[in-house]
Amino acid sequence: MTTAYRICPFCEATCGLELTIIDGRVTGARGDRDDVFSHGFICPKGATFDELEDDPDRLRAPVVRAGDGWREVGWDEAFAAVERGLTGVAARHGRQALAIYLGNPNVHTLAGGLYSSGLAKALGTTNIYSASTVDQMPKHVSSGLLFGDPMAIPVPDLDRTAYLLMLGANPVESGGSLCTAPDFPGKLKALRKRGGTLVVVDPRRTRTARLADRHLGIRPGTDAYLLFGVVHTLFTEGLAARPEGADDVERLSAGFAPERVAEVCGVAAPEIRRLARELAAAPSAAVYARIGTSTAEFGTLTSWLVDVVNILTGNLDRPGGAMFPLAPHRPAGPRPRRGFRLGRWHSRVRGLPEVNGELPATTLVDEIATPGEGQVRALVTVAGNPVLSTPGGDRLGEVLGDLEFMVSVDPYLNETTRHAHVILPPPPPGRSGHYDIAFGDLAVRNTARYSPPALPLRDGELDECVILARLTRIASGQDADEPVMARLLGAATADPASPVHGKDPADLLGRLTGETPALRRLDLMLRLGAYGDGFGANPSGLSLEALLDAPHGIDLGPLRSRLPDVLRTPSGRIELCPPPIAEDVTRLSAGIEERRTGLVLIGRRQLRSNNSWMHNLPGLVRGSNRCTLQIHPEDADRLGLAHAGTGEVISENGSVEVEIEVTDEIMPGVVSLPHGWGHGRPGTRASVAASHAGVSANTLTDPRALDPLSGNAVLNGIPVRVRPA
Ligand SMILES: Nc1nc2c(c(=O)[nH]1)N[C@H]1C(S)=C(S)[C@@H](COP(=O)(O)OP(=O)(O)OC[C@H]3O[C@@H](n4cnc5c(=O)[nH]c(N)nc54)[C@H](O)[C@@H]3O)O[C@H]1N2
Ligand SMILES: Nc1nc2c(c(=O)[nH]1)N[C@H]1C(S)=C(S)[C@@H](COP(=O)(O)OP(=O)(O)OC[C@H]3O[C@@H](n4cnc5c(=O)[nH]c(N)nc54)[C@H](O)[C@@H]3O)O[C@H]1N2
Ligand code: SF4
Ligand SMILES: [Mo]
Repeated sequence: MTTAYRICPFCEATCGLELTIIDGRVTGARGDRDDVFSHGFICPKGATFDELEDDPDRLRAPVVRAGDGWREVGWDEAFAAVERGLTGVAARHGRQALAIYLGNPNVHTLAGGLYSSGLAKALGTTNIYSASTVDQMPKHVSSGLLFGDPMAIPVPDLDRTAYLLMLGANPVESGGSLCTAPDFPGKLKALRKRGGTLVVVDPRRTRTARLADRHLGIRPGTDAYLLFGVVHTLFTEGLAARPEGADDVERLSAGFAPERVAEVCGVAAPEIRRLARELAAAPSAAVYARIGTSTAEFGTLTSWLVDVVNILTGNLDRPGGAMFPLAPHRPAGPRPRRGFRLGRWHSRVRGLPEVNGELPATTLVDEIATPGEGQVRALVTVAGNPVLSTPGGDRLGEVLGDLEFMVSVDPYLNETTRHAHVILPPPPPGRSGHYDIAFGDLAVRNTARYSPPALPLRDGELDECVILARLTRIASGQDADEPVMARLLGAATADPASPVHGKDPADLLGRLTGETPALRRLDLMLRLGAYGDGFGANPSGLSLEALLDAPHGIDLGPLRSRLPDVLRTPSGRIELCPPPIAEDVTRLSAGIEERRTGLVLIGRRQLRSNNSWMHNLPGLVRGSNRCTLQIHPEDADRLGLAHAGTGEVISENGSVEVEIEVTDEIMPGVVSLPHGWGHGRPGTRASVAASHAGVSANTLTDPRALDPLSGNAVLNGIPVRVRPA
């Protein structure tokens, strides 16, 4: 028996795991007590790491469609089929006929972090889609407008804050998101233990809400009103700081007095005032909002208001407030002030604006289904299951079958990949090296960790970095790594502020360590990064070798103030009141008048679940049915719905039959259904998931409903009717 250390790839908490290995197999996982970041924390998903390795339904070799079935082939044959498929479509219809969808696990693999955006660019199309537009795109837009950089996302300084206002997040079950913090529950308990205050705003009394000093139920989709009420109070009571742009924000807030918004959001005016006063008075405070607020019709406004409150209360960029992490692979110091632009191009069918280089995932179906110049005829999916994950996904599933070619990089034959012509399966995570490219930018403490593969690849397995690099080469005809490294080295050696200024790029290239191009790229990024060895300029600094010598990671300390270095606005200042935001406030004002009543649907993440793809692990689906519709006893009585009975949920978009769970955890007027279920469809291969099939929440959500600034889907606050089935 041996042990190996591996960062968990199943959620944003990035806990360090200690894997047990017997006879060349991962047989168990527990929390790594010596991990510098997670200190031994683990959750049930991390603990099923071994089940994922051994899942008999996982694809172990590439497969190509053969009649009604699949044929296992070697990698060369699989890539040849991909090359024929993609180049054929590009030759017949042009490159705009190619599309790519990048799913969530791309942020949880080194391959996704290093290669997915290059692969998307290599396709030479604007048909680029990802899970970001069913998730956090509003935050990118808000940060792009405020700070000039869509990736500059402040996180609550959890370990030091005295006051945390949390909206639309349930980190006790989700592990935390856009706030990488292993053991979030422990950190919330510690906050209260040191005398701090936690307030949770959520239509459900979640496990997180139960840890709070106060839980405020809110009408779904109305957080922007609540936060504007807070901003209004900060100004009218003279509690607000007055940075540049504050006058404009004050003017915008005039129509959102607490009394006016209270009725819309269901939070009483005195409570809104109290929040403002407490945030202003606390020695340090942070507002943190997550997916319940971003997958909503005013997602970008809400994301912006979160940082506006942090700024007006003096809490942005100070310890205990909302701070900007500095990941080890990012260079320190100021960067070019390129600014941020929206709508550089538009989608063909619905004319939706480009955001952050992408188009809204919910319009992929239109681009495939609508004939004409530029119609999508070939699709690449990497680590995505948009048939279950995006509104209107059922219809997407239907039209995927019409594509001339589809290739999926995915370990499962699922609701989406069953439509592919070729599936390229990555090896299980125990056989892949790992470094979190995405989450260093979002972590509540700066650390550096690399996990080498715990086990070697088996015959027939190919590292996902190699898979994506080969796809990139097929798409662009160019090497996936050399141009990237040349560009990074060229820029660094030309930059007078860089430790390698004036050095010979070829010499530096020759000094990189790492057995694969991916690892050499990582070594390069680390050595040129904020804590890097600068190729000798700072001998005790970071490099791949330094991380290999530290299996439990290297602690780089608490978050530090980073303004103005993070700013990339052309002005070099925070743009507190950007024009696109100010314009969208008109829509928010109008919404006060057209207040909706009636039942609305929200989602529900569960600890033993991970979007659509971990339901095939027996250890996670054991026990009673979890795909239930939660409804308040008053609503259940009124509608004649019995606990454990079956109800029919009907929206504008579709209907599902589902088990009813009567509970006062949810507020009246709101019902909740988890997403990611709806398994057991023909042609899928996930036997365990099929016997816990459930229904897809995205049968009910509306592909037309978007936050206009970000193109993000509206997943919460869907008007529905429920009746006994
Ligand atoms: N109604 C509703 N819909 C939602 C949400 C909601 O709250 N409500 N949440 C949204 C959110 S936040 C997100 S992020 C999206 C997620 O949307 P998607 O990313 O489209 O869906 P996932 O279910 O995460 O599917 C992940 C896929 O990656 C595959 N996979 C797993 N590990 C690997 C790997 O190592 N490599 C590769 N190549 N593939 C791998 C899995 O087999 C699966 O097919 O769903 C969104 N959809
Ligand atoms: N166990 C588990 N962990 C996961 C995932 C998973 O599927 N399962 N998915 C991962 C992914 S991809 C992501 S993006 C993160 C997301 O992580 P979180 O953002 O923490 O997501 P949720 O747990 O869905 O919490 C969202 C909360 O918002 C509430 N809510 C809904 N509508 C509104 C609203 O209008 N206003 C307010 N204030 N609240 C509202 C819901 O009741 C819910 O409690 O989790 C990640 N971690
Ligand atoms: S909290 Fe997230 S990272 Fe930690 S063990 Fe669970 S799934 Fe893995
Ligand atoms: Mo997500």
